[in-house]
Amino acid sequence: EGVIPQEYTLIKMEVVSPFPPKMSVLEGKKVYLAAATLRPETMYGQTNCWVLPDGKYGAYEINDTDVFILTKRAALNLAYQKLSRVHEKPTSLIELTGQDLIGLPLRSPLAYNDVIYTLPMLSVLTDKGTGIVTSVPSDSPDDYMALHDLKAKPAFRAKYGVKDEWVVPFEIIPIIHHPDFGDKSAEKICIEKKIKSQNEREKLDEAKKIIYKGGFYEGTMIAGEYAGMKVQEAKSLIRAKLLELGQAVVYSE
Ligand code: A2H
Repeated sequence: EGVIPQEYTLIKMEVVSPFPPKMSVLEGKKVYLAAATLRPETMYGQTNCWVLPDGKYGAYEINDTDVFILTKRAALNLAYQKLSRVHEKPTSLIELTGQDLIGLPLRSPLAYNDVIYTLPMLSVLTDKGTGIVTSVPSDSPDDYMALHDLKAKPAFRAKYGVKDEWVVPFEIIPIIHHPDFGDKSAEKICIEKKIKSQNEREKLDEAKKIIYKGGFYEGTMIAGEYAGMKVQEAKSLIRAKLLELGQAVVYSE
């Protein structure tokens, strides 16, 4: 844990009913996978959601209607940030593993895809954010490689029970133009660096750094309501709108 708190935007990715048998006690409630992001302006390009297959998650009551699926650690932090039905006490309705969540259909704010699916990513950390990550393969090298692995390796899909139709139809959506990296900056950098899988941690960390050095703040939005605007300006406007519409909440840790 760092000394300086990190402020994330939690994107409320709504689980589409009917729920699978393991989650049937949640039927009738609004259930969300709550994904922690630092890049709310990229939500137009969501293609799926990531969970850690072996990760432990719970379905926590946030208020009288809403339930968030995330790690216990995040639920406790949220409870101290006034996001718990019971004051300062997280209440879990059911416990779930990441594997239980794989294949859940979601409706996510701003996403061009009507419905996206929950998929496995092995680099998801359960001691950071909520343990739920939304995937934007156009602009995140981690997301790009993890989706690439699932698309390229049928055996990897089979291992986690991932159906083809949760992965194959989902193309990279260009949302930001970078002066140095074009419209699919994550793909460009992963190809340049010859990154072969999501397991190449060092190379992926370098790729992330290079994208930042190239300055994502130099990027221009090419999707959504703020197309044409610099990312730097659009970011706070998009975040404010998500919060105002109740499609996201602020979370610090
Ligand atoms: B970002 P920082 Cl387009 N495990 O959102 C692994 N990764 C996690 C995580 C967890 N538990 N929780 C959040 N993250 C990811 C979008 C995005 C992100 C883009 C480009 C870069 C980027 C879409 N994925 O992050 O260590 C989330 O992915 C680059 C760092 O707290 C979150 O923002 O700085 C970011 O890592 C937070 O990472």
